[in-house]
Amino acid sequence: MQVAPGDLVSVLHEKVVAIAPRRTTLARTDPANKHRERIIAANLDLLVVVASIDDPPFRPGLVDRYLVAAAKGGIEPILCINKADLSAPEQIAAAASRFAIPWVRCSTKTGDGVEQLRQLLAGKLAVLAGHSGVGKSSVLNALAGAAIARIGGVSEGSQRGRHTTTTSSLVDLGDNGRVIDTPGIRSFDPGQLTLDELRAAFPDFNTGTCRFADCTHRAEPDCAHRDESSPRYASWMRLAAGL
Ligand SMILES: Nc1nc2c(ncn2[C@@H]2O[C@H](COP(=O)(O)OP(=O)(O)O)[C@@H](O)[C@H]2O)c(=O)[nH]1
Ligand SMILES: [Mg+2]
Ligand SMILES: [Zn+2]
Repeated sequence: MQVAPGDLVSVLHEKVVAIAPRRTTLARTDPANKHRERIIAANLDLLVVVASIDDPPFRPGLVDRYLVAAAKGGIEPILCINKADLSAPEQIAAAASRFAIPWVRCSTKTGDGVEQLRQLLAGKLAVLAGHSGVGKSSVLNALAGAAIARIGGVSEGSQRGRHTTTTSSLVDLGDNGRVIDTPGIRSFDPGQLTLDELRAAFPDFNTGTCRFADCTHRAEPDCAHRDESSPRYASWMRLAAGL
């Protein structure tokens, strides 16, 4: 029995004897074994995909794959563009607006956007996910402010230690919600997709204005969504290619 952060468990004699049915899950394919699914976290309300524009460079394909995983697992996604102090606002808006989900701009260096993020997370169980180095742990510290120092303090040292582990950790921010920080990753594979799962991740592509009601927006005539110049359409095609 594999317990994931966010699980509700029964403990008997210091052993986990049962895991409650999971309301939602964030899962990925095990990079070491393609046939195995790993549950990153359970019972999440919110998936916060953290990204940066520069350093590390923005990777729209990675965001797409997280959004598919969110749709598959029943989790509401938002996008947090961190390191806003390093990029022009127009550049950030252009990168974020292609995903058709709520997004916030934030900088843990200037504090910009941290309060907005805090309000979005209030009362929820959220996970911070994204490419290594985008600032997930920094965002968690910014959200925690004084609260985390009260529960023992997270030093630079232990933060660094956490990166080297393969597990995630859950931090309780009281009224501001509970947040799971995940280790840095370089790739994320949400696993084999079905067309229905892909459709769930692209509600804006389900408008029913194509000639065929079941249009897959790939090669059908009179498709309302095919637009070779649109980054959003490029996202669709990249994921649809794996069906
Ligand atoms: N300029 C800038 N650097 C940041 C910001 N947030 C985090 N960093 C830096 O980015 C690096 C990686 O941050 P970290 O939180 O460890 O990223 P993680 O791997 O996603 O957890 C560190 O050197 C941070 O100081 C930010 O808002 N602006
Ligand atoms: Mg980290
Ligand atoms: Zn279509």
